[in-house]
Amino acid sequence: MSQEEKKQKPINFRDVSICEATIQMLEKAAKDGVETAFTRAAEMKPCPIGADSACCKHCFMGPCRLNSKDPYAKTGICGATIDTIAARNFARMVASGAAAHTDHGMSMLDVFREVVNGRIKDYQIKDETKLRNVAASIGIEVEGRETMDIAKDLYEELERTYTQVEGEIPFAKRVPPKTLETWHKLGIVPRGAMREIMEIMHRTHIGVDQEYNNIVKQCSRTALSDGWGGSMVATELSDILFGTPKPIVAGVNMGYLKEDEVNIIVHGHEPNLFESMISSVNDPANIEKAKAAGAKGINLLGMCCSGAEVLGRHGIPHAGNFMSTEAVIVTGAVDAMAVDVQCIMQALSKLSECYGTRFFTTNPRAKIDGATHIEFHEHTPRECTDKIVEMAVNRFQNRTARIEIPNRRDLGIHGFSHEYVNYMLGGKFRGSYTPLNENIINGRIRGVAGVVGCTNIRVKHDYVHVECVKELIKNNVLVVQTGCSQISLAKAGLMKPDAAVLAGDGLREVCETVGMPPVLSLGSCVDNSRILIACAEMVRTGGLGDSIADLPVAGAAPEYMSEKAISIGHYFVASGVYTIFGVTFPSIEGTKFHKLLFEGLEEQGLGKWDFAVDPIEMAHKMIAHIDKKRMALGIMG
Ligand code: XCC
Repeated sequence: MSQEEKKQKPINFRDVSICEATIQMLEKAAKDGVETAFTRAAEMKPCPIGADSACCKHCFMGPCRLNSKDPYAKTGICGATIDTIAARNFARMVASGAAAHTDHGMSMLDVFREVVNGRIKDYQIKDETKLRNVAASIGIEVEGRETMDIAKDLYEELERTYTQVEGEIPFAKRVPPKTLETWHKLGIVPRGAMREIMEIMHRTHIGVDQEYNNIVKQCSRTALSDGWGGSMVATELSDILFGTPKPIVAGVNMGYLKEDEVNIIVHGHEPNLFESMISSVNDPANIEKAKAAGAKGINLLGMCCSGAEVLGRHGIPHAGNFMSTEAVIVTGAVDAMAVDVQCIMQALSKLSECYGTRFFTTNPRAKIDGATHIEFHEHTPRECTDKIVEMAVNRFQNRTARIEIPNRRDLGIHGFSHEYVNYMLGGKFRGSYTPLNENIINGRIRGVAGVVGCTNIRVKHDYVHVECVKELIKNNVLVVQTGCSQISLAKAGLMKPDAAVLAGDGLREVCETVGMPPVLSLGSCVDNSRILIACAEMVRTGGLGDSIADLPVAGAAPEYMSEKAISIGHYFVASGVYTIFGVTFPSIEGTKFHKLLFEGLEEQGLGKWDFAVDPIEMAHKMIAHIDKKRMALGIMG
């Protein structure tokens, strides 16, 4: 087949996604003659050298490519070996991912400070109990004190997560003592996120750290400053400011767009933009404007992690995950899309233009060519979101695009915070993880798996998540989820209590007794910190070993695509969790660096990395690890 014929071969969209709404919209896009990531991916094969992380471009003597059969046959011009090159590349991914989460956490900290000192009036402290609990967990005196006094102290403490140059980040106090002891022994307790990220960037410069073990040590320290630092600050402060999620019935999929209403989508990551948009769309004056324009009302939906946060926190419908962000524009029904930071494809700008959707950037960190920038300021948040509503109403009035809304709506239960898991499974032990641990010890629940992360064009969209999770619950593994992955499973109907019929007998019994689904939706990607806390609680409750590394738990990111996922994966590994990724892994099997990640770290008392593309194989690797831990705990039977 000639190159030209290959190019023209139409894509069967059923081969690239299992999401019916996305498939329908990709077909529409093809008819409309517009390109999407799915068509671009067919034209652009990934670079195999880059995929193996065997390319170094840290200086301008290169780029150097170590693409021989034997990765040790060559070195870079400076003599850097494959281990140094792959470790340095990996370290920079961790640094970038950790920076994204910690900067997000920093924005929440900024809002919190301004709320506490009274300069921000549009947000308040919504969950005082959580404020007190978080403060107490890091040693702040709470008894008999005013909320605002505690909040001031909490701000001061949490700021250290970022700026501290010596010592340990505040949430290190929440780490189980045995796990912390391992970190002390290895010298990987984070000091402050800024320092750790800066140090990675320094150490990976040409001619600095050229010993892969030492580089990986700094990867661990930096990744931990994300998981137990920036991400945890983001989650805890968002709960304090906007409310801790409790289970709520909410809808996912594009069928929640409404042809006769003004449709606004918020896509990105930071909840402050979304919270202000909620306030704007509920303002009677704005609703009146929409009605005057002929709309029945204003319909607000989320996407990606912004959407995942408010799905569980407020029950606002979610239009789709990362690989559906273009498809949703193709409906023609989106009047405005407002974005802030992370996972926003540049292509959305041009695509929005094709369909007449108004596309807005709002964060000074993230402007996009062709987008209208309306800057969001947390002191006057409504100025930005009211303006976007106004522009959306205007677009509604002047709609020209043909509208086609896929008729898919999936209801499920979302919003399982770690606090709620505690409460839900509590029974007579309400307020403790005892029943969860007991069910694990008696074998009804084999273990717990966190299945999280992105969707990625390089594998069949949603498919790997869904099949992996189904296999896990069938084998009595309780699944907790965050990010785009939970949207895949919500669309597959697994977040309903009646999905318990798909679970093995033991897990099914627990789910039916409690009335919970076998797959629990925990929120956005920074909310992976909820899983860390749940792990710490399981250790503290007792009966399952002394450290996180002893627990019969596992993690997976079956369709990951972002550097943030690498940072998340590595903080789980450094916390003691077996973590398996799909798609591709940035190292060459058999190299010393690869062996360190896949075997050596576990020997040091941490978790380990693993890799599989096939969802069933992935699930069984996780189950094998869970069984290994059960065996070690003497609870196999
Ligand atoms: Fe982004 Fe957070 Fe990945 Fe989804 S899961 S593609 S990082 S939106 Ni977080």
